[in-house]
Amino acid sequence: MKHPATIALLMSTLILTACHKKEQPEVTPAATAPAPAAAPAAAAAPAAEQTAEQQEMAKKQALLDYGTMEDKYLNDPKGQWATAAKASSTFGDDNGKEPSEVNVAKNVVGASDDRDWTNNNQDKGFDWLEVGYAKPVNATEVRVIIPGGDGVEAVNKVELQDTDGKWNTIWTGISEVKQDRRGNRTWFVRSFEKTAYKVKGVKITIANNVQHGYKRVDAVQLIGE
Ligand SMILES: [Ca+2]
Repeated sequence: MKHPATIALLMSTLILTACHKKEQPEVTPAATAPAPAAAPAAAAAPAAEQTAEQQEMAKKQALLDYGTMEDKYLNDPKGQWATAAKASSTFGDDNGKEPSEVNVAKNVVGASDDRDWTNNNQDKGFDWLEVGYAKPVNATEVRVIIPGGDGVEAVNKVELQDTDGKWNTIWTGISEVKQDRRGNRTWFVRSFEKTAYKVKGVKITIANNVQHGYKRVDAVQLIGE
């Protein structure tokens, strides 16, 4: 049996370790953040029943499925990319400083290009990103490309703007979308019944406290005709 003092010391070390972990920041500023580590994709069948070769094939199948999904989205003939963008905050825009070009909202304009908007709040309040489109359409879907899934769980509202400038909420709630570990981009996709009005703008609202860390968006695609 261990000496009681040794046990007490062990326990206090454990508690200290647990506390220390909690205090560590979850995310470093996106400006310098490396791409998230690629986690193995979840295999379709229980891993214990598969041979190593089968597991490897299942992993490759998941990667292929992601590639197929993304290719379909990126080349969707009914999809268009934003031509204008603005946001409620930009990483580094406090203290009277001009934010770096690598974080500004205009990085959301155009097709996915791995240049992103980064917000300036990890857990405080709400932020929004508003994008405009050249051709107003009767819309059926909005797709938001979120690098590394940074903030995908915190998306809280999607609004569509008609050609008169009126905003319509098409979804609000708690995002059920989680980081897609099969690829570097997580697609937040929201489908809805085709709008009777033509859509010229999309606004995404993020509840920062729902998923701590800086939020990033690469591009926003509007689907319709
Ligand atoms: Ca971009």
